[in-house]
Amino acid sequence: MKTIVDLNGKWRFAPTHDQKPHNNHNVIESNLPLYADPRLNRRDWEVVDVPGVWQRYAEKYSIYEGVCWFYREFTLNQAPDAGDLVRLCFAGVDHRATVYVNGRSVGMHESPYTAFTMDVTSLVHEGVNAIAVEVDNRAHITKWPNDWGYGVYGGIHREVTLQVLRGAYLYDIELTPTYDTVSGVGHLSVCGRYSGALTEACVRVGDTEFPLTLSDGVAHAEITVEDVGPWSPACPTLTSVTVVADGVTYDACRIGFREVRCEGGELLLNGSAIPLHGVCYVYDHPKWGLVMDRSQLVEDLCSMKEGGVNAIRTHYPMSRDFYELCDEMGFVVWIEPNVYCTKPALDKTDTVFSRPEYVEAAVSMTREMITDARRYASVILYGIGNECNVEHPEARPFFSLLSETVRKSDATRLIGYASLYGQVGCMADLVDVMGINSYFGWYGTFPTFEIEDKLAVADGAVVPRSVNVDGLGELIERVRGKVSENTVIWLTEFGADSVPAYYSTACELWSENYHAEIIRACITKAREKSVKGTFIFAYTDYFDPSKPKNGRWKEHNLKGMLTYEREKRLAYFAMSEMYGGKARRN
Ligand code: ADA
Repeated sequence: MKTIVDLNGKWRFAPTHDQKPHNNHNVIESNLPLYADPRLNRRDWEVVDVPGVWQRYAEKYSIYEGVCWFYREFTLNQAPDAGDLVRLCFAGVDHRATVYVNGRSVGMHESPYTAFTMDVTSLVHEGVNAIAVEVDNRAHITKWPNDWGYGVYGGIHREVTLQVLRGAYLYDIELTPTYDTVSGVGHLSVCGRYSGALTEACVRVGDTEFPLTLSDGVAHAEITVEDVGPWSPACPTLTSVTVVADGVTYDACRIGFREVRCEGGELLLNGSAIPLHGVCYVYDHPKWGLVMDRSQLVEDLCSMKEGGVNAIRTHYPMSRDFYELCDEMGFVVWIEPNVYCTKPALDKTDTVFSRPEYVEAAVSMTREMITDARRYASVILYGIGNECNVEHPEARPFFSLLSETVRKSDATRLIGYASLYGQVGCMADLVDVMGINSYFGWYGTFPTFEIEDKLAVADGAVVPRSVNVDGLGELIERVRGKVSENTVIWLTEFGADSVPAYYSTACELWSENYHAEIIRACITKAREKSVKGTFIFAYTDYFDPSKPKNGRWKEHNLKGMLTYEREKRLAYFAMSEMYGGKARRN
């Protein structure tokens, strides 16, 4: 039997590095951190919403980087019996979470964008139970990423539930769909675990029922699904899948079947080459921050559709809601763990690539990312890094391990890497897709850290500034020379920043006009060079502390097709024209 207790909603909240009691009444003697103790008087703690990020709880937390505590209680009608399993399920805590139940330590987790569960069976009892979570987002304490190119939020930003499994039950069900283009059938691999004496378990795919074998705690089936059309962005067909054991439903979802492979340097989806009209999506929102509000996701994905987008690259693992919507609406998705822009100096050893705690964290983030995403047809590729120093001698073993981890966990998808200006380094034979991140026509055209606050005003007859991205063509050729002929090459980042609503007929730098021209020029150049996948950076503006506070950036990345507030820029309409979308500027 399975019961899910919803633990979202109101939690008590207190920011602190300092856990000294406020007054004498709060003195509690034990080794337990004071704020984890259920007996503590929390009358002065704030009441906040979970999921949430503290940067949005109040203005005073908007740039707070530190430690915060979250606390709530829940009631269990019955204590667990022998063989029962009670687990706390967190869908995402940014950055490091240390969890306590009823004043006892449960464990620590550090991967800000992936789900994790913690076994609390021996710690809960009948009646009222207490959960305390210490959340730490200090850059010098936490591991990945070690170089901030997007705002690192803090908080329990995705759902929290308690899973109570009693008697005989199924759990940890993994569904992996594929499609065989030659025979025209779908395939579903079902793998889970069970406990107790289950009499029967099955998977219903559409109207057909398939038995699950139950042996040594493993529930398993390899299913061939006839009469199912392949999933694609143009035709995102989904079929209902339900996993049932002894009359109880343990999983219910809709699944798409499709085949992804590479041949001759092309991505083949269901056997056919498909051009990818992509964007990079660094989700962020003035109201929600990192919390992936479903209605906001829908709004963003709808405007992408209208702008002709059919592919999305994300800088970190996304929420299940996001993958589900991409399945339904027809987007292919590249996801990657936040192995991001690591630039260890060449002459140093013992870098993040070799330190066991970093390596272990990267591997477990990658595994957790795959666990979350594997059932979704939309996810076609797992990235293993973004703009890292892949020339470093310690990079090769590190990335070989990540690539092997992906292949072992889920061999039905592709592996990709987003290189900094085509720096292929040790990655050439580790990936199926080599991405190129480059900003021709942008960085290098102005002195990055000395920007005046004034925007140029163009009067009278003006000669429009010309956009030159010739270097991009040469770079693509160079990368082609470094990888095998089967490796797919995509542009995984390109673009420019623009100040919202700064228009310039002279196409001045920082104007929306210049931004739009860069988008047109880079896509045109990629097509001239037979590159079939282009991912514009980025879909929306977002908080980016790596951008200096100057007259333009103000700590926000301004490369969005949409502004932070979701206003469409000229670049959005240029994208729509280039990608064959419906959106046109009135
Ligand atoms: C890098 C990085 C992005 C973003 C971008 C930029 O390529 O991958 O996250 O920071 O640069 O805007 O310069």
